Parts: sequence; C-alpha cells; structure tokens
Amino acid sequence: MSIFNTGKSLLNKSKVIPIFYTISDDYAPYVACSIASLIAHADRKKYYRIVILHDGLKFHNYVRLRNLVTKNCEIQFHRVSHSIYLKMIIAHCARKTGAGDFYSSAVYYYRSFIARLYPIYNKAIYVDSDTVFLSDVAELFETNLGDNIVGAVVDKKVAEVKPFRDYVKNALGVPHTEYVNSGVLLLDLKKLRKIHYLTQMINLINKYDANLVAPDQDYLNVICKGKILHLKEGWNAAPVKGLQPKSSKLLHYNLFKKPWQSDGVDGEEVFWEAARKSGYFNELQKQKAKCTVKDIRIKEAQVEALIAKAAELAKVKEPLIKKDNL
Ligand SMILES: [Mn+2]
Repeated sequence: MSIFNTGKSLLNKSKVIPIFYTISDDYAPYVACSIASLIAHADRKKYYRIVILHDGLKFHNYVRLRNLVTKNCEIQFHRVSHSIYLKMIIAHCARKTGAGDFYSSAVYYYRSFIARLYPIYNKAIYVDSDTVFLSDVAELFETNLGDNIVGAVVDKKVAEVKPFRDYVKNALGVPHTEYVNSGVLLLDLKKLRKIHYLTQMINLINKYDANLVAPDQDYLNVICKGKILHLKEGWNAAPVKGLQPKSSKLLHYNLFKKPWQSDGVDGEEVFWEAARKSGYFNELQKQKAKCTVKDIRIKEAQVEALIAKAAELAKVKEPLIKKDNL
C-alpha cells in the first residue's frame, strides 16, 4: 500500500465500481477534470475506485490528483511496467513514427491490459481523459452486457466521414454501423481474459505489423466483432453548442477540438465547470491563452492527414488485419 493509494479498501469486490484512465504526465490536468466531474455525479451510497494507469507522473501531479479523493471515491495509481508485451508494442509504434498521433505513445494501448492486470475484477469501465461526466458512472457500470464482451458507442465521426467509413469496411472488415469508439468502454474482464484478448492483439500486431488509423480501437473492433453491445449514444456524446441535451451522459472532446486549446469549442462551458473543481483551472486557462492560431492549424492538418491516410488505406482489396479463428 503506497501513500498514494487512498481511501478505504473494500474487500467486497462486487460493490466496488472500478473506473480506469490511462495517461502520460501531460494529461494530468485533463484527467483531473474528468475525475472531478465523475465525483460530482457520484452516488453517495456507492463506492468508486478510480485507477490511473500511467507511464510516470511528476510528483506534484500525484499530489494534486490525490486531492480529488472523497469518502466514496478513491484513486489508485499504477505505473505500468514495461512488460515483454508492452516492449513489443513500443517497438511496433516506433516503426510507425510519423504514421499519426495514435502511434505517438504506447499509453493508448494500456486499456487493452486492464483485464490482464486486474484479475480481481470481473467488470470495469475505461474512460478517455478528454471527457466530462454529466451523470453517474454507476448507471453505465450497471448496464447488462448480456453475451457481449464489451459495451461501447458507435463512432459517429466515422459514420460522418466517407474515407473513415470506407477504411473501417475495407481495411478492417467492420461496417461503420458496427464500428465503435474506444473512448468509453464497459468491459467484461472475465470474458476478455477468456478470449485471451491481449494475446490476440499482440498476435495481430506481430503477424501484420499493420499501419492503421486508430490502432488500439481498430484491434478492439476486429477482435470483438459481433460481441460488442452498442451503448446509448449519450455515454460518448459529441459536445454541442450551449446547453447539452438531456440524453448526454458523458461528453467526449474527441479528436482535435479541445476547450483547453481555444475559445468557442462546443461544450466548453461543461468542461470549464469541471475544470474549476479539478485544481488545474488557472493552468488550463493559461494553456489556452498560450495556444496560437498556428497550433490550431497544426491540429487541423493532423485531422486532414488522418482522413487522407484512411482514404489511402481504404483502397485495399482485403482487410489489413484478420482475426484468427481460435
Ligand atoms: Mn478521446
């Protein structure tokens, strides 16, 4: 037990709601906002365990994130050590340098390790740090997955952009009506262990060494195809201007429009409200002030490059990765 693992450790695992985030140090302010919003909507009668998987955090970030802890919302930190699996992923990412944002860090892949790292849990939630909760995460956790391995929301951005639609269909063999976003996941960890999810993913990486558009998300869609429960859109909602619709339960500032980079971003009020409770408000404001038009152009160019890459990869005659029949 480290001094950073705070809160009461309940032995009755069936009553704990485990929520996982994966971050590198520079994402600490955003994860603090997401956690602050999660806590603001938590049910006092329930117990939440937030686990931050990271690759090394500065001491002040540990301390500040720890400040968010409440009686029924604990925060654990887990520095993911570089296992043989992870080294393989890092080497794979290094070979794809310049192939897009998703290859910039192996942290994107940490979510695939949750089932393996935490055999004490049978069910868990994974959330991206660029999110803000508008309702109680327990409601998501209590969703019945039935026979499915994971629950996730169909990726609307993919459905809206033709090169993305063609890419998922041709390069992955997944129709856009089925392709989900991996920013919010309800995970049946028991089933993920049973199908050896991590091993399957590593095998696909080794076998194809494919240059994909959104690697970890693409692997999830291919490996779990047909076994994904489509959650209500509100659990991974695109922010809108002004007041958010009642159906929105979690806002995801997906892709490159982030309220901490510029003014006028849809759903910015919700983000700043969470930021006020995060302990990072002033810093985030300063960060936004420092962001130049040039920085935003660079982000826009990255989106364009990603769409161009999808268009190119969509030309393939057969899928780039194919799941083995076990
Ligand atoms: Mn995201």
